[in-house]
Amino acid sequence: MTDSSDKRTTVTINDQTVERGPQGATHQVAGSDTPTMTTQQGVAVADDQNTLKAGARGAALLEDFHFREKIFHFDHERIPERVVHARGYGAHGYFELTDSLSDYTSASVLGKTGVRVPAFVRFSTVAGGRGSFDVARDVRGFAVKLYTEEGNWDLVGNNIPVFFIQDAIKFPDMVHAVKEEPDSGFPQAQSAHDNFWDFASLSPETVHMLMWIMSDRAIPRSFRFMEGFGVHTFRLVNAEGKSTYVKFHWKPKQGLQSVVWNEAVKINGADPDFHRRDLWDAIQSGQYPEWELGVQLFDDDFADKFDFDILDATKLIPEELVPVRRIGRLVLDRTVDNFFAETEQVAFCTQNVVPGIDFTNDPLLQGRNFSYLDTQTKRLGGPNFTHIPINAPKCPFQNFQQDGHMAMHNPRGRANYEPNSWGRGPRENPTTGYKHYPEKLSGQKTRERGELFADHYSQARQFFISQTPPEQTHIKNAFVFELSKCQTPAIRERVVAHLLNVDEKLARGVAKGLGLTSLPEAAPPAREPLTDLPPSNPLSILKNGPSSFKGRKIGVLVTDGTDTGLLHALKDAADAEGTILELVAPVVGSVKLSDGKVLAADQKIVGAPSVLYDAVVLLPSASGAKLLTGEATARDFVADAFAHAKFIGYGKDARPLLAKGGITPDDIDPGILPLNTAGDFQSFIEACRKLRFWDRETRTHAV
Ligand code: HDD
Repeated sequence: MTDSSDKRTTVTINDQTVERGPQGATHQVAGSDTPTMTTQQGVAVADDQNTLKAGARGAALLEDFHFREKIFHFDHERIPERVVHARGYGAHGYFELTDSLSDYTSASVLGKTGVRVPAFVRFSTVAGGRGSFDVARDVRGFAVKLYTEEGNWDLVGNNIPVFFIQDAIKFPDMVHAVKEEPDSGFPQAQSAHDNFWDFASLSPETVHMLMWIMSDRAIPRSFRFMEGFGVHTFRLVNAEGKSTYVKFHWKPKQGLQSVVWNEAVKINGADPDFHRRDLWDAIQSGQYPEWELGVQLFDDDFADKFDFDILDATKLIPEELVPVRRIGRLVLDRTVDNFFAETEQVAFCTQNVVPGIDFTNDPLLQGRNFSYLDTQTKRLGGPNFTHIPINAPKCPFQNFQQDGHMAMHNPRGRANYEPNSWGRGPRENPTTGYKHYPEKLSGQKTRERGELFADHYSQARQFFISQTPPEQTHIKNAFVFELSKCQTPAIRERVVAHLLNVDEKLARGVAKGLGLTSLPEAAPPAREPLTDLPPSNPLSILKNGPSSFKGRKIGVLVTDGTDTGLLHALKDAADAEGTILELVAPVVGSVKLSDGKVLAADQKIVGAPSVLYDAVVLLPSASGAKLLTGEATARDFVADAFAHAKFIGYGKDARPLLAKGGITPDDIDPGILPLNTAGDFQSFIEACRKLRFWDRETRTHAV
C-alpha cells in the first residue's frame, strides 16, 4: 500500500516501511524475517533492481550472470499447453471407501473401507486454450488421480457419461473440428462454428453426445455441482481372477446445477475465472465439495442381453437397468500451493490402473491408453514426468529405469539391470504384481465396429424425453444458437435431418428457430433405431437439484442508509442455510447503514453483475434506490436477475429500482418476494432451494 502522506518516498509492504531508491523502485533488504534472495546457484543477490552497466547510463555488461539467469529462466517459463483440456483447475483431497467391493476386485482402494487415500482432481474445459474463459459451452473434464497404496489409479473422466466418437482414430479429427478454425485462428472455446457442426453432422455417432452438450450440462454453475463419469466400461477382477464389468460415476453431494446461456455469456466477461474462483473460495472457506463414488456392476449375461454394445462409449447404461451402488466419497479439502507445479504439471494417463482394475476392448479406451503417455512426454519434456511430485506415487516404487531429462531418482549402486549377481535391486513379484485379465481374444484383423454401435439415435431420444420442459427448451435454443453461427445452410439442414430421428418436435423447433422454410428429409439411419426407450430421471439436471441452498451465493444490493435490521435478518437466515452473502454497493470501501454503522462492501456494483449470483436481494435505502435508478449496471443487475429466472428478494424501498429494471407490478411473480420481516427472509431462502423460478422463462423469451 502506498503511504500518500510522504510524497511517495516510502511505501509500506507487509507492515514494514520501505525506502524508495532514486528511480522510485523499492529497496526492501533481507532482515530477520525476510530471507536473502539468491541465484539458482545459491549466490546471494545484492541488487535486484538494476542491471550491471558501464556507468549509470552505460551499456549493459554480459557478465551480469544474475540478470542473464533471471531472464533466461523467464524466457523458458511456458510449457506446451494441453492439446485439449488446456484450461483446468485442480485441488487436493481424499477418497474414502464406505462399502467394500472386495468380492469384485482385489484393488485395496475398492476393498478397504475407512482408509483415506490421497486424491488430486483436475476439472477442465475441452476446446478452449489455457487462457480462455471458464463458462464456455463445453464438456468438462473430471480427472481424478488416486495415490493408492498399490500405485496411482487415474480415472480420467468427463461430466458427461458418453462421448462424441466411438473409435480413438477419429479423435484428432473431432478435436481439430471443434477447436479454432486453422486459417483464422478463431473462434476461441466454442463449438458454434461451421467446422464443428460440419464434422458432427457428417458423423452420426456424435448425435447422442450433441444432445448432452446442447443441454445445460455443458454450462455448469460450478465444478462442485456437476457429476463425473468414467464413461467407458472398465473391468474389476477379484482375488480369484473373476471379472465383473463396471461403469464409474461421481455424484455431487451438493446436487446438480447449471446456469442459463445468456448468463454464461455475461459471466465470461464479468469473471472469466468463475469456476476456478468458486472452487478456490469454497475450499478456502471450509465448504469442502464432496462426491460419492458410484458403480454400475454387471456381468457378461447382462452385456449380452443389453440393447447396445457395452464397448461403445457413445452409449450409457440407464440407472433403471443397473442401479448405481454408492461405495465411497471424494472430498476436496485443500487448494493447490502452486498452480503450475500441481495443476499444470499433473499428468493423467488412462493406463494408470492398479491390480484388480482392468480395461475392456472399448476402442476409444484402447486408443487413449496410448495417447496420454505420449502427450505427457511431449508436454512435460521427457519420460521423467513421473518424478514430478504431483505425479509420483505415494507408495514405495523402484525399478531400473534410469537417466533421461531431469531424472530425479536413478537407481543407487552398481546394479541397474536384472537379473544381476550383486543381489541388489527390485525383482518382479508374481503374487502382488499386476496381472492382466486373461481374456480370450480371437478374430480376423479388420477395421470394423461392432454391429450394435450403429444405433445412433435411440439413446439421444431417451435423453431428450427425460428432460423437463425448461430443459428441453434450453436444448432447442442451444441448437438454434449454435447453428445460427454456422454460415453454411447445408450444415444447418444436415443437423436438423439428424434431429428428425431424435424427436420431431425438437427438429421442428430448431428448424423454425433457424428460419428453414421446409424440413429436410430425416437422415437415413445406419441401423433401425429402437423407438421405445423409456424416460430416465437421472438424465435430467432439474430432477436432481439440491435440497438446500447451501453453498450458493446471494448478491445483496446495499447503499448508504440500508436498514441494519433487515440486513441482519438476511444474514441470520443465510447462515442457518450455509448460504454465502456478498454485499454489492455503489462504492466498495464503506457503506453507512441505517444505524450509522459502517460496513465494507464486497463488490462495487459495476464489477458485480447479478450473473455472478444464484439469487439477489435488493435492500437499498430510499435515497440509495434513487441513486441506483440512474446507474445502468444497477438496472442491469435487476433486469438480468429477472431474465435469468432468479429468485429476487426486495425491501420496501427497492420498488423504483425494480421498475427501472423493467419489472412492472404485473411482472411480480412467486419468484419475486417482498422482504419486510425476519420471517420473510426465512421464506425467501426456502424458495431459493428450487434455484430458479422457471415458470418466468416462458414470459421473458419471445424469440
Ligand atoms: Fe482425453 C486430456 C477425458 C477421449 C486424448 N481427456 C483429457 C483430460 C480429460 C480427458 C478429463 C484432461 C486431463 C487433465 O486434466 O489433465 N478424453 C477424456 C474422456 C474421453 C477422452 C472422458 C472419452 C471417453 N482423449 C480421448 C481420446 C484421446 C484422448 C479418444 C486420444 C486418442 N485427452 C487426450 C490427450 C489429453 C487428454 C491428448 C490432452 C492433455 C492430456 O491428455 O493430458 O492425450
